[in-house]
Amino acid sequence: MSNQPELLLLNGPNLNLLGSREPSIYGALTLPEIEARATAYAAARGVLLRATQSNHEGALVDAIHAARTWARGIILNAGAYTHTSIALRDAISGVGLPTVEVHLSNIHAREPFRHHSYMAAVCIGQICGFGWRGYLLAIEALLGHLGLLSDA
Ligand code: CA2
Repeated sequence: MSNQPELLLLNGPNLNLLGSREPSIYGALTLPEIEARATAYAAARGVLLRATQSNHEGALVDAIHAARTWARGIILNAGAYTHTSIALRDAISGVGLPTVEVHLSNIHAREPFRHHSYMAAVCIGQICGFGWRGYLLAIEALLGHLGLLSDA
């Protein structure tokens, strides 16, 4: 773990397609654009954000496990695995890193199958419905939780 606080920004399945389709639900930005904005937002607060995305459940579990060795916390948009994956939930509770759940869309205002999140109970909080700005809100919330904001 380096001196500079580091956070993992982890995005799950299909989020690599952002910007190409369904802009009315997910916005017009691509994932690299969102990651760049989130990285800059964190950097302005003295924090290094390491962003990664995978379409594979096991790779997401591995990324969460690896974060235990270097990250102070996790910002997670697990995509559709939010609603299905006990493995991801167990990984979050297993590593014990404070995790903020993020969704671009308001999952509670969509189809009933999106209303339940397996992640929610093991995360410190959930931010949804604010598009790409939700990632910035999540960074702010996580840094506040960690006592890393100057107004703490
Ligand atoms: O609102 C979110 O951020 C979601 O995590 C996005 C997931 C969805 O399964 C969750 O219920 C809510 C889906 C991401 C798919 O992203 C696409 C983007 C462009 C084109 C197609 C899919």
